[in-house]
Amino acid sequence: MSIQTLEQFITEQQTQFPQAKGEFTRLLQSISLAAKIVHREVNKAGLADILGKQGSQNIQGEEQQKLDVFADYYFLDILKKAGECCYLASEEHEDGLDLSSPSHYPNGKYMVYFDPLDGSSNIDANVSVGTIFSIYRRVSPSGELQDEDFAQTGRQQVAAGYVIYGSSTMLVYSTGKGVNGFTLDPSIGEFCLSHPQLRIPELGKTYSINESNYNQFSAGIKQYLQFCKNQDPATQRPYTSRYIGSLVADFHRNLIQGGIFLYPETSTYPNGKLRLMYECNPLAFIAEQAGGKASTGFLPILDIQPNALHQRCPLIIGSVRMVEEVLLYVKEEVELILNS
Ligand code: AHM
Ligand code: MG
Repeated sequence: MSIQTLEQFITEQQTQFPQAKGEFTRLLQSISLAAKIVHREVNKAGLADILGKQGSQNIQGEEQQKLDVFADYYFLDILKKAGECCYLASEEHEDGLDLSSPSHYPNGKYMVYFDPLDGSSNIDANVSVGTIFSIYRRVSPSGELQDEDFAQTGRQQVAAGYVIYGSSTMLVYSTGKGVNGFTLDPSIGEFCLSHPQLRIPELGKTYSINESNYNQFSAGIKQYLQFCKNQDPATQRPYTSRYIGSLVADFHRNLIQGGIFLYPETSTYPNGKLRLMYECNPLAFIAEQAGGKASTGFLPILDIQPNALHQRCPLIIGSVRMVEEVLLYVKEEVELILNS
């Protein structure tokens, strides 16, 4: 059987850009290295003393798990040393790390936003968790970063992806030319191409939402949930409900099998719970590149103008026809806002 490693795949892709200096290749290699280290720790989590709470909170006021801190440390450390990045931002830190000063990497082209270990509150129960990353190229030429560098929308991502630490560990990413998935072969320590040119089915059977928040949802979302449960064999309804509570795992399942994930506005989270820069944007990029769709209900995720590192937004993401169904249900609410 012929295999193609992630490294070989990236090198092959980069031959299309003879002017490329290999920085992007090295950046992806760094992400892959950090992912392998996190994979190693996640997989021995039951044996080593790394399960459970760290005893501290992150910037969002959420309890940090030991593995959150570990993953954050390795991704930051490896990406920082690599020299390709002028800016790094993690869910776990209030401020991003600006490396654009002359003493760091003023010629570093890339800005990386990441959630080092999403869904980590599940880890003690052996539930799949993931790393999500989003990569931009700085738009200002060099030296100190400028406002315009931080104002880029998700559509300007040059690459995005995630690593899922599940029954196997997979790295899924896109550079804007489709989506490819690589499965880690632990025996050789390499991510190998296993899911070339992934496409999300136009229509799936699964809807994923934390339905315990039902009373906090808008009328449109409540009506959509009723639609999911109605009997209609022609449209494969009732849909099946699947919610892991680990975004990467819920998204990955829907990407492979077709489905929709929703985390809409609630009274607890009036702007949605998930974060734009390192959760919603990268997954929206992957979804669109795989033929799916991602919206807040109001506008495409990738068109949101960012205004803060940890800003939140509602997320409706997955199979194109399923996202469009939700948009029909929330249309009236959107029109009310637009006309008010
Ligand atoms: P985290 O970044 O603190 O891990 O939180 C994000 C997680 C997502 O993985 C998941 O989709 C969501 O929070 C679940 O939230 P809830 O428990 O409210 O359903
Ligand atoms: Mg997260």
